[in-house]
Amino acid sequence: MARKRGQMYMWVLWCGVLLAALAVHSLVWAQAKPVIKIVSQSPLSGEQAALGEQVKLGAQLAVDELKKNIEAKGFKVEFVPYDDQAKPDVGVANAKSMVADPDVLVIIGHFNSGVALPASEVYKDADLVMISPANTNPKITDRNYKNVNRVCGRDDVQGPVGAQFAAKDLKVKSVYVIHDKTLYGQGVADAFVEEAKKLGLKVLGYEGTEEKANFDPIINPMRAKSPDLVYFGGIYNQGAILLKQMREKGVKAIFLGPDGLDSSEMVKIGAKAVVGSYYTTVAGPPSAYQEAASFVKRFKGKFGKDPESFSMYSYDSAAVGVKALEIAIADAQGKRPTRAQVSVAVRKIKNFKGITGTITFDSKGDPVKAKYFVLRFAEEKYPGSIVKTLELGAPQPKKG
Ligand code: ABU
Repeated sequence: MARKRGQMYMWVLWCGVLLAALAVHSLVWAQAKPVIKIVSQSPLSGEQAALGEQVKLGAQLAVDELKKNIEAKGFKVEFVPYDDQAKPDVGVANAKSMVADPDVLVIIGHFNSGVALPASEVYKDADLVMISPANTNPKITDRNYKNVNRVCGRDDVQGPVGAQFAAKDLKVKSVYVIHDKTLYGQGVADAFVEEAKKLGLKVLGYEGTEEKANFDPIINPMRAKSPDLVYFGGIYNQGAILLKQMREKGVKAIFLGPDGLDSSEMVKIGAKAVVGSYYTTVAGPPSAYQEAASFVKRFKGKFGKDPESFSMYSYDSAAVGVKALEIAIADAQGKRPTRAQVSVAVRKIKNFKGITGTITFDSKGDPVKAKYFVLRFAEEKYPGSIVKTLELGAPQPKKG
């Protein structure tokens, strides 16, 4: 009997403990802070992961350093990196899962314009703001979407900057143009060609290729034409191999390409073949920015590696995102803002002091002024040396 009473007592005690635990859990649950997610989308695997990772890490550093501004208002901020693999279908699938998560309020990305373009159609339908550190194709912002922005320059400026440098500084007379058949690579190559023709340069060849290993069928006709300069519109994973094989086959033409070549991988893959070649970029090396020294130290301290090209622009994109969240939370009287409120808030930001300069967006989502650089690989070392720096506005839409 006494044993039975003891068992009963233990049972009542356990029930009490369980009920108390449930009550504490409910209290904690009721007091849980609303979550706000800032996500990045860029290639984190595959051949373009080197620059995609820089996009991710720049944004991560900014969120880690600046989230206290939002958390002080009663929210919990999370940074979530997505891997779009540089593939449009993967970027779109990721975009759909981001849109389905109501906590996602800001997208930082992408690296590839050809991925950003279709993915941003998904963001647009959900009023979800995208701030790109790296997409340079004009179409990204020429659609006039209220939620799509970038903090970098455009290829309809970058291409002509390259052509003017070729004609006026390098004083070449003929060019041979190769591109990677992507929205970005072909787009920037076409912008280069248009300006080159205006400047009186002879375009001896123009070809698109998705080849990544054997460029003989491209190099043989190129060598036969003996151009002064070869322009490659594309990314380092193809460009470095093309350049290496050009040199192995005795092509002496000057090599020039756009910001897709702005990676230490260009030097790792191209090795001594890169020496003497040029690239334009919309994201200069840290030495080009007054505020970059401390960023480099913090980035290296946190991630144990040097920041490259788009990392600073990604930091600034995420910093703009955090600022927009602060504005939107105020607009929502301290409550979690809607995605539309965050989109509107980005465009309200004026003269934002970033690492890469002062950022104000125009009515299309382009920065009012953007920087463009020409660099030369004087030795087998990344980054190249700055040859030219320009600060230019986005082209206005053509009338008619
Ligand atoms: N602008 C460099 C990254 C490539 C792209 O825009 O597609």
